[in-house]
Amino acid sequence: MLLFHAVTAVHLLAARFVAAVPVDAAESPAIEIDPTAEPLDALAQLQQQAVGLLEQNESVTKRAPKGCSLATTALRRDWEYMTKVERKAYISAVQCLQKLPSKSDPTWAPAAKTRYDDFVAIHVNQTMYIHGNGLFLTWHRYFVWAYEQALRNECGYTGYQPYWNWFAHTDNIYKSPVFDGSDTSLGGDGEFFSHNGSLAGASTIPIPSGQGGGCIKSGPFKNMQANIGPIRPGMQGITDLVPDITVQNHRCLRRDLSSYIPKKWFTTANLLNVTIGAGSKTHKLFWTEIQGRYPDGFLGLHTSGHYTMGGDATDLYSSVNDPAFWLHHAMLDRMYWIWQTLHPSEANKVAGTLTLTNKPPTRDATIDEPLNLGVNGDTKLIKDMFNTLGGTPLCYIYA
Ligand SMILES: *[C@@H]1O[C@H](CO)[C@@H](O)[C@H](O)[C@H]1NC(C)=O
Ligand SMILES: *[C@@H]1O[C@H](CO)[C@@H](O)[C@H](O)[C@H]1NC(C)=O
Ligand SMILES: *[C@@H]1O[C@H](CO)[C@@H](O)[C@H](O)[C@H]1NC(C)=O
Ligand SMILES: *[C@@H]1O[C@H](CO)[C@@H](O)[C@H](O)[C@H]1NC(C)=O
Ligand SMILES: [Cu+2]
Repeated sequence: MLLFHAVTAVHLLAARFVAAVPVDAAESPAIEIDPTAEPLDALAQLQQQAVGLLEQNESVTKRAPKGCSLATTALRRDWEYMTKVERKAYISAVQCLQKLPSKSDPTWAPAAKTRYDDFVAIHVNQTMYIHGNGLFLTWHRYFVWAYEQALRNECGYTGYQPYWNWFAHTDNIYKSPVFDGSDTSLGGDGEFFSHNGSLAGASTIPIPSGQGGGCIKSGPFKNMQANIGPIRPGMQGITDLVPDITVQNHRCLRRDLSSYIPKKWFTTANLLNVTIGAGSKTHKLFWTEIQGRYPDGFLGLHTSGHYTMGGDATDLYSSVNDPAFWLHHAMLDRMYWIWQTLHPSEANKVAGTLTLTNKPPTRDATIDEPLNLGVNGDTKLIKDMFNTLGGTPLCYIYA
């Protein structure tokens, strides 16, 4: 595992000095990965393939007019492979955003008190128009980017947004460096709170309770306070619900780490299906598969991450309250980036309508749809978000 990561990093560094070999075919290459491989190894191979393709692509190896190329790009890294000093710098920046005052119009979002809350507020406000529809992947890509910008520009962070590798520590989520409760984690499990599990997948897929459910009990976000939500949590037994961002609910953040989900859903089969298998062949298939097929009882990788965190992170509206939300969504974005790189002829497409599972029915989304981040960023279009090396404004890849 370590070896794969080291190889990828060296490979990438080499790309900064090696001349590019042009490739002409826009077809995705045939990639063979042993379906019995461990999920982490399969993912490392996919990552290497993606980086290899970029290294051969002249339009990203040459310094582009927009100033973004493989030589200048930011690298978003696996939390596990960041140093303790780097992790602490990230954590401090998040805590800084949680202290800075909100910029939102107080008549629009009276519950938003901090800059962190501004991100929660716009997500709540946009929930019905950014999930289960054509905006899902690109809106959240832009959302994570804008948060990374806020950490850097408003809180002095000099690194980039890390990701939580879903496929690591699937046998013991409590050992994940993201959730182990140490001072270099995003906080550990919640205090024990007796409840009847969670209902995922639009309340159709029951998830058993873990050992938590209450306030985060260790790490830098111990007893962290949230102001917005919960609105519609999947975790059962939560009674302090609020209707929207007009009602402040100052409270601790709840977690209920699930050891059930990672084993069941973060599998090689599910990873390969969305990247090189039947679920990867078109944008629409990828978009469907990664979000889940709830009527089939299939949770999908995105929802699985939310329900691995449990607690507040199971709220479709206000899951952003959990600071691990961003590491989870960076991982989702990494899957999208790997998939796009492996499927260039499908990479700039959009699927779905403008509403959550098309209720109420709306027209199909186009690539010119605006992405509204409120006070957190200028309005951009779906098509501005396709290329993470496009420079308008994105310039990053995953390591
Ligand atoms: C090379 O990169 C450009 C810009 O990102 C992209 O449009 C194109 O599809 C890529 N070509 C291949 C073969 O991946
Ligand atoms: C979101 O905010 C807009 C104003 O910017 C408001 O008109 C709309 O009702 C809000 N929607 C929700 C669901 O809060
Ligand atoms: C707990 O949830 C399960 C699954 O939704 C349900 O079958 C059961 O009746 C619930 N039990 C209680 C005590 O609410
Ligand atoms: C792979 O994805 C396709 C498309 O969504 C789906 O029909 C198929 O059932 C998936 N296969 C597995 C093994 O999950
Ligand atoms: Cu979301």
